[in-house]
Amino acid sequence: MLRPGLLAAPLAALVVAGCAFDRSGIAGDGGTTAPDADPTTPDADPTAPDADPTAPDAADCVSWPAVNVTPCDDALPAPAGLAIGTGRHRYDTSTGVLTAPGGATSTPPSVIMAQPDGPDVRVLVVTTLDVAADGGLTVEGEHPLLVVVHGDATIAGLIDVSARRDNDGDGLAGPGAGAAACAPAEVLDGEPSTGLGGGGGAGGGGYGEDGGDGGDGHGMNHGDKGAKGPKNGNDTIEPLRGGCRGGDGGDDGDVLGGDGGGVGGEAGGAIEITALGTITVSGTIAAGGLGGAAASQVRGGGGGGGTGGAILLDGEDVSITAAAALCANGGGGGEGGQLGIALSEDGHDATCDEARAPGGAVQTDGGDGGAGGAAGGMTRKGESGDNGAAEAGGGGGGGSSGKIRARGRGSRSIASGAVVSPPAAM
Ligand SMILES: [Ca+2]
Ligand SMILES: [Ca+2]
Repeated sequence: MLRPGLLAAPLAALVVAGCAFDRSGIAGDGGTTAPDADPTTPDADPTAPDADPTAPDAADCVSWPAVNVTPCDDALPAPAGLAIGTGRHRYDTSTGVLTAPGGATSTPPSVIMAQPDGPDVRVLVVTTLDVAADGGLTVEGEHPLLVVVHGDATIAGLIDVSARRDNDGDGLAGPGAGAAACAPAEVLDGEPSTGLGGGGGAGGGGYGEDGGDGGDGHGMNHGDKGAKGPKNGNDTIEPLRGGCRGGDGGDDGDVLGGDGGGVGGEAGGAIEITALGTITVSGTIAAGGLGGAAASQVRGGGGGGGTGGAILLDGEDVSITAAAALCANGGGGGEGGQLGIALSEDGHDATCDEARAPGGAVQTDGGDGGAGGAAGGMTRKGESGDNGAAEAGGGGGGGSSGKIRARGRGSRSIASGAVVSPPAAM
């Protein structure tokens, strides 16, 4: 979906380099900050034991006031370099396993960490992070991903924490999306028809802003709309978590057995990159939501769109170049069902630009889905779905945009040509 060309190259060039510094307290260096008198001279004895193993080793780890993590926390493993080369790599936050395009796996240093009032997060600890221009990293799994970088991070290619679809087209939430802080999905579901009217369209998910309401079904004993998901969380993205799912559309009143409401769209996941040094983005970081499905039976209600997720960049200096794209947009709502052979349209999945993902809108009477949230201002909200007509189902509401924060402790620059949707908080 996003710049597919850069994902097509088959070759992997993954480098997991050795540790650039040591938190275990090896003796020998006169001082880690002092320059070597002769840089080519090896350390006296890197295997020598500590003079005092109980002494703290804080001096070996240079910390910084990071968001959502303490960089020199004893619970974190020692870092290694991480370079994502050509082709699409996958990182699973549930297992901590990185899979290269050819299928080779590795396990970069990481740990699962609890967050106050948020989901457990996968913390990946690296000396430097580099994503090559023709490289891509798709992040999946249960937990949000927090990358602690004891140096600089350079993102020239793609990092994708969006919700995605499996081979059957079924939605999968982005990493760390759908946390308990989101409104219960039941609140957003469209009501089923209790007769021959249409089912209600579902509410779109809310996160960075409010989602869109669903549209009412039409006719006798129709189902009412599902309510929009509310804005929630905070602009600083503390704790780190992804977005919120759209509701499910209401059934047709079981004129046809089984559930004929459209399934809600899954939400984008969450990534934080916190660096001691500079974070430079000239590539793409995407955290998009999926569109809600169209009604699967005549008169069913459309599903609500999922919200965008969360992108948090926290560096001494943060530089977003004109070529960069940071996107956490919401998915569109699914269209309601109507009598006749025409199929309703699914809400569109979010794309990484400033355009709103359209709702499903191909039938006359089935209520159109609302657009997803994108860009700035009021368009961050999900758009409401339309009511059905002629006993048709209502459309699903669009999912709102998620959250983006770019925090430069020393400096922050965002070039005017860059795509940042929604706009980045400080
Ligand atoms: Ca049914
Ligand atoms: Ca329509």
